[in-house]
Amino acid sequence: MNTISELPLANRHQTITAPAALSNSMKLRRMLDSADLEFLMEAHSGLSARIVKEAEFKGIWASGLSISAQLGVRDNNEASWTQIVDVLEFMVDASDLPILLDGDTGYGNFNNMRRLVRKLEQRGVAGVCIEDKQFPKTNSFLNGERQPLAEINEFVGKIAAGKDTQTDPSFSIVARVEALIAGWGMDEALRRAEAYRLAGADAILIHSKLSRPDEILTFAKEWARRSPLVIVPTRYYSTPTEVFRSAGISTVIWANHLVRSAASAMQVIAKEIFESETLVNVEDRIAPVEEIFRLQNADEYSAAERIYLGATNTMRVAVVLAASRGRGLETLTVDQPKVMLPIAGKPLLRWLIDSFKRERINQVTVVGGYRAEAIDQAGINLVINQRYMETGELASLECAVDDLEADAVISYGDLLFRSYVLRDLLEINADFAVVVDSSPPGAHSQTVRDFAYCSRSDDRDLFGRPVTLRHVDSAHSAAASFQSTEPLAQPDGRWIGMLKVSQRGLPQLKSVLSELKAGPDFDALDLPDLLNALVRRHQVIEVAYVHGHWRGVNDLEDLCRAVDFAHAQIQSPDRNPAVLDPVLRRRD
Ligand code: SPV
Ligand code: MG
Repeated sequence: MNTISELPLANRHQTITAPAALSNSMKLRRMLDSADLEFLMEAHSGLSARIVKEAEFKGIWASGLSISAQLGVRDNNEASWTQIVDVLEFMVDASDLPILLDGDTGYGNFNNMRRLVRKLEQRGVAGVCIEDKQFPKTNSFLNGERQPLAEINEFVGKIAAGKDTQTDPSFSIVARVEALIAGWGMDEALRRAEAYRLAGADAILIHSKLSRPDEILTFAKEWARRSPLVIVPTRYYSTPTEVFRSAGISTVIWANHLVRSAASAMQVIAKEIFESETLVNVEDRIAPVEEIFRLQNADEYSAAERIYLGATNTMRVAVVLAASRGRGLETLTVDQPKVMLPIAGKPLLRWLIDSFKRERINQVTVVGGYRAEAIDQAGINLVINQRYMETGELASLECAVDDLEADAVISYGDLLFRSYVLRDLLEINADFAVVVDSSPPGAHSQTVRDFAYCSRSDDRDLFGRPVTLRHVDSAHSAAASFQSTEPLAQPDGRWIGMLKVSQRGLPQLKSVLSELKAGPDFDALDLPDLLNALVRRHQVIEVAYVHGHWRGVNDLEDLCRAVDFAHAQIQSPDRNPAVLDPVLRRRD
């Protein structure tokens, strides 16, 4: 073996000159070299590393005990060194703090140490501490005196190998002396520390398992600041920190206190939930889910999504009005609202939700009222209009207004439609758009409502020429009261109950809604009243004409037609909207 003096010296005892922005390795080195007492806090995962940073520690001790414990294995090198390095990568990313790895023995001989240093540098770890025991090691507090120490020259070679391998001159190698733990005495501890210092160690970690700091203080006195001294007062924890300061200690490591606090908290909560079989007693004592999202930096993801996913992938939301029992359907809606009536094997509402999901409308808010507890569909956010008995559709919409925060579809809850109907509506490049059925009134329903008057009737040859909405009849506002310079002749069709609003149009929609809300008759208003108010404000609402291919359910007869329609959908799902199902074509 080469003697130490023959090994390259390039990376040993280099003077660090500070550039404008300090790297993490420089920061750690400055902490070690600083005249002030510094502190490293243990972390063992990305989350705990983030918590250490938020607690304002300047650096992290990546504890071997804690990392192995969180992996559920012993502190005996049961986790491989590459598994440790993988955990470190998460810690670096989550905290961006200087990290000193507790590198045990360097996971082998000098050669393993060389590879370790290379990999740590590549992953942005600021330094490593190696201890003069033999691989595989055991935690110092478990039969420490029975553990064999490394042969001094072998450990010196390992330090030198690490120093010669590092390419970043600021990367720190801390040599940990286990002589006191193993019962070899103070002289041996000092002898080893000096050899390690001469081999290039940037600091000495002197470890003790006594409950008093006596041997550490004696060592520090004898050491006389020959190089930075690091301590781990896990056992002599009651020593006032001032004692360390006046002993000239460089850095104190709080070595395992986050994994231990996490373990106690998890034990209490797990037991309590098991015994009480409920979450109600623990919810207020644990971090809210939102706090976890914050620690994961979820907001940054949302912001990046807006930048990088682009318009085609932007979020879409839907609000479905489902508060009513359904007039004419009372016998079927004793214990469920109209939207939960089964149609060809699934509730009417499920058809609608599934249509939305297919068009990447992933946030669906359903406003329930009558028998809202029966609305038990997965993948929705249910809000309740408590005053559904005495209010109309706009009061229900108002209950969900906070969920309107992206391109949105506002829809009746009792709609079935061919998939192209929604897709075409979403593709209209306007802030407001509605679907109007131009087939003859009464063609699919006894209950006629929502007659729509448009800028042009459906001549089926409207390529590229936009049609706009002028008025929709509602129970509240009869066609006669519609303010227009032209007399209203025949309606151009029926609004099917679906409105698209772009994110850009939402402020306008919300402002009209709150204007209407301030009026005396708000409780009586329905969605057509909102459309008409928008038109009065000169808001352009584009019309997508369809000719049938949808069903609304307003009475028993509608329900039967809807069942037929749904069955036809199942038999002939319209994958290609250009090829219309002949059965439907005949019906429509
Ligand atoms: C660790 O944190 O893994 C250490 C310090 O090595 S101690 O457990 O106190 O030995
Ligand atoms: Mg350790």
